[in-house]
Amino acid sequence: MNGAESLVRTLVGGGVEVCFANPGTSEMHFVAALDRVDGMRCVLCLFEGGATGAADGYARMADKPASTLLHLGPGLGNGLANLHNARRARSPVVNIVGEHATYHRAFDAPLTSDIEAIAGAVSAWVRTSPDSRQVAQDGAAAVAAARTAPGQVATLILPADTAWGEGGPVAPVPAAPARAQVDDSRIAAAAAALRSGQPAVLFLGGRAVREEGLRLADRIAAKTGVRLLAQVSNARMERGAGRVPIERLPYPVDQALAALAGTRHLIIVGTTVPVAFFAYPGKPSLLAPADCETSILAEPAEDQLDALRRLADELGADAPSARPALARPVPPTTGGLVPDTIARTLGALLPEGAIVCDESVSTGRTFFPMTQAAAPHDWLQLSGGSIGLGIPMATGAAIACPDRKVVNLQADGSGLYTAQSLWTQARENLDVLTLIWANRSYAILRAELAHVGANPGRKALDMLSLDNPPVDWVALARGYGVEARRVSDLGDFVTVLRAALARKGPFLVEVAL
Ligand SMILES: Cc1ncc(C[n+]2csc(CCOP(=O)(O)OP(=O)(O)O)c2C)c(N)n1
Repeated sequence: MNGAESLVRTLVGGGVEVCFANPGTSEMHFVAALDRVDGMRCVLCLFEGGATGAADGYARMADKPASTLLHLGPGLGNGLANLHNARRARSPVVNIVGEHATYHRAFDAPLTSDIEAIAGAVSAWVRTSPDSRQVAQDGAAAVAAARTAPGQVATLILPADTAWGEGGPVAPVPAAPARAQVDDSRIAAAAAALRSGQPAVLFLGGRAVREEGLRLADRIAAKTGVRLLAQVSNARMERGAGRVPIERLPYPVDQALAALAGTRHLIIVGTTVPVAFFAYPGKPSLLAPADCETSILAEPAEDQLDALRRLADELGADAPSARPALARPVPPTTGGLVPDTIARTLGALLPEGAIVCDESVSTGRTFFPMTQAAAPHDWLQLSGGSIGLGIPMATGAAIACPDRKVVNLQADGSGLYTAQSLWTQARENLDVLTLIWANRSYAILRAELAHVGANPGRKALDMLSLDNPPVDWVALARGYGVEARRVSDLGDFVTVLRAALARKGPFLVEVAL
């Protein structure tokens, strides 16, 4: 057994069952080992950003890491933006990055680069395996690092001779340690703030915005009147009919400031203090009012459900809030094909158990509130602000949950960063419906020009336009092997969406706005 095989066997033994790969010469022994080891599904991605984004989507839904297989520094670099998103989502990911043989590095062959430096930008754990007998142990350590709460990016660099040399024994992956429980003083501080009677917000992210966390938060709100608010971008929210509805802090800085105005106590669970996405001239970076007292009930790595449960017990909050069930929207028949009618249509038609991957950018501003009463579903967002995640994330989510419909709400400009992941959806026959919001522009940046106080001329506006030439998404999807339709009026959109949701397998709808 060579080092590569000892690594693959170690990964599989540690529960890593999927590898999103774009290999090269230095990874050939790893690829060859896949044939000798059962239990690893290997998924070819045509660009490394597709592999890393898929690993993120997979981890969000499977709650465990997949691995990637990337080709030296350039391959890892191509995957960096979506590893950044994975890091921000606190997704566990194990990167396996090939490297020149140890003795070859000194000769500075063309693909030589500082892989550890590139990896360090996004990884909580980086190691270059020193020899083939060590590879299995390093692989086990990488999986353990990735699974360390709240979920981390771990990068194992594999020099070619450590892959082809004689391997050591398969290494057991230690069980992931339980999340740390918070100190009683945090429960007491939060309870005191909530008993003060002053305006308070429970600011939620991480596990606190899944079904159980929201149920506990709702009991606390019913008892104390605290307002529940989720962070702007969430890795995975469990929502829809029968679940606790929650608003998110708005993205635009003025709206975010208004949402928190008057708050005297901000209690944070599973996330960090709210900050503006960007600095804007004359506007603050921190969004909570200056006189607001901020306390942390549970950090992202800590046991948020336990903390919420103990806080609820401390407050005697044992009953859910009385709330009338929200009515599910009906598909609109008038109003034209615009964001609001699209939002209502999604609210009406999203199927039970859908996994929504939301990279809608400006078209999607009303999608979230209008889908609150849709059938129960998961909602995955662009957690790191680095666009080009949607199509890969949907690909990974579909591999994690083959029995659920994945619906990718996709702005066109963002989709073009990683459109070739459609080919992986076709090759793997994944049940993903991609809805492209074809406004043929970087619409959000037009608004940002004004927000930062810039005074755009023709050249600046031209940088934000995608209409010359217009991208033909139907042809593009078909070129990648995915069936597709274009719609340009509301009636067609509703009809095509119904049909697309009823079929299985990859499909794309270009929605001309
Ligand atoms: C990796 C990366 N590059 C560039 C940007 C800057 N950026 C933010 S939004 C945006 C354009 C988004 O356009 P589109 O996806 O079509 O959405 P729309 O604004 O039209 O709704 C760009 C280029 C980014 N966020 N991430």
